[in-house]
Amino acid sequence: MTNPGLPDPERLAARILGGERAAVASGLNLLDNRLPAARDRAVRLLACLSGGRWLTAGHLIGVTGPPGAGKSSLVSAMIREWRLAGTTVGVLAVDPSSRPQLGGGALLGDRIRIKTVGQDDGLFIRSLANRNQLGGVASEVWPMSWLMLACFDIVVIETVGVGQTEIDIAEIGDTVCYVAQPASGDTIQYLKSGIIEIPDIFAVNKADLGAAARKTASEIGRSAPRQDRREGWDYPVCLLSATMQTGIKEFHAHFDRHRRFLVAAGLLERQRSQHQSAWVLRLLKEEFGTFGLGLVGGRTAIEERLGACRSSQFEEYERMREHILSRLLSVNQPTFHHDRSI
Ligand SMILES: Nc1nc2c(ncn2[C@@H]2O[C@H](COP(=O)(O)OP(=O)(O)O)[C@@H](O)[C@H]2O)c(=O)[nH]1
Ligand SMILES: [Mg+2]
Repeated sequence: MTNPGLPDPERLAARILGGERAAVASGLNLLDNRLPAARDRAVRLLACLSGGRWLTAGHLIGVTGPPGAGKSSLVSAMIREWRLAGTTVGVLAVDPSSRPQLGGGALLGDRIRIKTVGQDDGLFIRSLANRNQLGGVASEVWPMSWLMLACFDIVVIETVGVGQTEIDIAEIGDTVCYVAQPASGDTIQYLKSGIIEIPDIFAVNKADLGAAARKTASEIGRSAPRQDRREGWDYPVCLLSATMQTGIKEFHAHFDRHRRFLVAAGLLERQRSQHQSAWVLRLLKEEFGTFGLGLVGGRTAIEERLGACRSSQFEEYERMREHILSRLLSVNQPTFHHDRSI
């Protein structure tokens, strides 16, 4: 079947790996396309992109927190630091609050006061303004973040925290950062909920507000210790101001430190592999339902298969998807014959 409108996955993958921005944009569009022909190619693209570096390269960072806390402002400040160091950055802004301003990604771009942002090849921002589903992060965000990881040193996903979002983002990111709004009910709710267990780094932005910010920072610092607290990681709470540019360098350094911690503890690969399994399962379930999962042995068998696969789970995903599709076709066939014979 020829689809002149759809890119060839092999060729596109090569261009993405070469860091070509137009190819990244076209790859993201392909992952976002729900047509069956596009889905086939999207899965093929992911499989092509996944080489040996897949599980170890780059740094996937999730930034979450209530609307207005200053997530976009902080991400912009961080981007400045990364770009000054020559580190390439891709951003997926899943932030509905960005939408009314200047259309889509303009808000975040606007906040980045790097004069060259328009022509900076080392920075790519994609706004997915309305993808913060009520029940969590939309499923296309995960493959999109992986595609970006194939060609940028750092990939940041900004999402607005609504409970399930945090849980989802923890299943995407290597490092999760929660940005708190000083003296806000959202933060108090957050501290009371189990979600406080998730972030690796806490940021209390708007330190320029003074006592309110300091109080929130100390509340977070005193909050219940995590059940699964990782030995060797200190869960830093940073008091900083994106507007006044205070505390940014220290904040920035924690991300690199956390990645180094994950690598040293052997957690980076393990975590990514677990994340991949969870999302592959989610994508298969979304596309084919429980019945579809049953056609490749059911959830537990799939998990085992994904856990055992040495190379890329996307290739395994592609194989399972093809298998389900062919089984669905053969399940349907007798009905077709029957229909024809009527
Ligand atoms: N006082 C103060 N305001 C800030 C600071 N950082 C961001 N803001 C403001 O907070 C508002 C929300 O910022 P934004 O980055 O869009 O928040 P997001 O919704 O979490 O992405 C904007 O009006 C910012 O100008 C800060 O450090 N201090
Ligand atoms: Mg924002």
